[in-house]
Amino acid sequence: MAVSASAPVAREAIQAAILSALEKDRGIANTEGFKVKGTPVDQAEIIGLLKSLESREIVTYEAIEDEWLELTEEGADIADHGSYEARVFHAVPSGNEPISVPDLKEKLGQIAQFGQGRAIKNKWIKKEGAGFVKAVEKIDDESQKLLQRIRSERKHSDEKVVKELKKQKHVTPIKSLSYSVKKGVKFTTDVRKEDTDVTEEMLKSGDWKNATFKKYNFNAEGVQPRCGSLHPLLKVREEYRQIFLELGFSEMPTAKYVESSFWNFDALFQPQQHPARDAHDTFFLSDPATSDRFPKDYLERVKKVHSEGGYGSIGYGYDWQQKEAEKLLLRTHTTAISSKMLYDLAQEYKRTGVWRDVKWFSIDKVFRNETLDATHLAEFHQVEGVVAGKGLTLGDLIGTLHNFFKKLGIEKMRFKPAYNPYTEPSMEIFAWHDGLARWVEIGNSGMFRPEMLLPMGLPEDVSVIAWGLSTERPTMIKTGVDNIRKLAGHKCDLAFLNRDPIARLDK
Ligand code: FB9
Repeated sequence: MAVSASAPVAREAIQAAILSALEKDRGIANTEGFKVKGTPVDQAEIIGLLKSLESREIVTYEAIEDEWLELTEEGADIADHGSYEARVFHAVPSGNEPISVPDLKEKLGQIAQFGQGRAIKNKWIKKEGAGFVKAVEKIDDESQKLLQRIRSERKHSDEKVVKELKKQKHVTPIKSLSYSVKKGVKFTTDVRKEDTDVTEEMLKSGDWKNATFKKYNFNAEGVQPRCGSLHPLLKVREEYRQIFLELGFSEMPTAKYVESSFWNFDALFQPQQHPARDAHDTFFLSDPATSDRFPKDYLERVKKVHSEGGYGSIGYGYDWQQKEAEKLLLRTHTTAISSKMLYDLAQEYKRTGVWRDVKWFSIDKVFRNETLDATHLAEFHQVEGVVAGKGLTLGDLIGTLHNFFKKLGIEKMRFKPAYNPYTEPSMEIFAWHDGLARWVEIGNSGMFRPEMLLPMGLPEDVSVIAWGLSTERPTMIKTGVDNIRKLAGHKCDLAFLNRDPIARLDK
């Protein structure tokens, strides 16, 4: 594709040159390298004109696509001066006196390092003591000949050879788009500028009677409207939301970032010494720092199950402190909401004596005092599913997970035993990712422990299965973003976010 190095040629001059060339000859066989008064013209300029002239049947044109191979700078150097392995061969003196590695490096610089491996592999040189000697009298530098042939023929029939040369960055594919142009049925060199609108001046002067109006091009793409766009994370959140709704789940009210340690940890049977409750992992509030607004009778049952056990559990055997439970924090998981919802459900059951199964979900921001890196910010969106019912088992959890992830196009899954303070058994969830050709961790899951459920007052035969994942990881995989800061935070590229296609998880 010819690109003008000097000032761009005016559109009218290009049009006149094209029409003049058509008038003289039968047509323009190829606009590649087309010049106006010696200045090369860009094909993008030409196609704009051709479309306009074709719409008025003044010309017809066809696209000519060409693709060829060009040597890179390194490829040209090898074509001119031989392959690195050939240069190593020639640098090794004939005879039995070996050349040392440092001497070879002094002669060839980095080329010695690049070429000696292949020179040995080709059996052109061989190790002799601490250095190298020639293993043959002369060589056939096929790499050099191959690149010389490609430079003259601009192609090679063997795709595998081309793929390897591209991988070595010795060749690069060049694509060009140009056009063949012929006279149209209404060819003329007297092309008058078309009007697009009837103006007041035209009406007053009567010029409208002789004006030529441009045809509407109903195939023209509309102008991209300046408007807002959903953030890719929110598009993925909406996709998860739709999946839960299709599966009959109801959304939990999670518009509550601040939680007490009681609902975020203690109600989940997470011991007060657990490292996750340390300020290194959790954001605690300083003002207000505490709240003691939780049900006192329930608090006593939680205290007892932590310190002494109960419900068949031996507990943790430590001196549980209310002041720890009162500490306010930014919730570290949406499971804090799930625990409050389950407590309320138990109170409803106590009040009515009627049990109802529930299927709940939540997708909202949670906060971890993490070390920030390319894949971790201090906050992420947790996706959580919770199902409470009579006699649910691990099999129900596995089946539910298959149903959920199948909606995301994932069928090849594996489960790995794991540990969570509030679920037993617990499982990490893995999915086979064809693109990455490996198992990818896609979430965590488990059955809430009796030490969590029974102090709430839930019936003994009710079990609760739950799982969680994030929106950031799939969004990063989907958008090919390797650094979370390109997706969230003050440094992300708004243009990237704005043009991001409808971020649909591959189904
Ligand atoms: O999202 C995660 N990975 C993931 C998810 C989806 C995906 O592609 C989509 C299917 C198309 C690809 C990857 N993970 C969970 C796994 C890992 O990325 C992990 O390294 C990061 N995890 C976060 C926590 O990190 C501190 C993701 C987040 C996470 C982990 C666990 C839970 C929630 C979020 C949970 C839970 C839970 C367990 C039991 C009961 C209730 C909730």
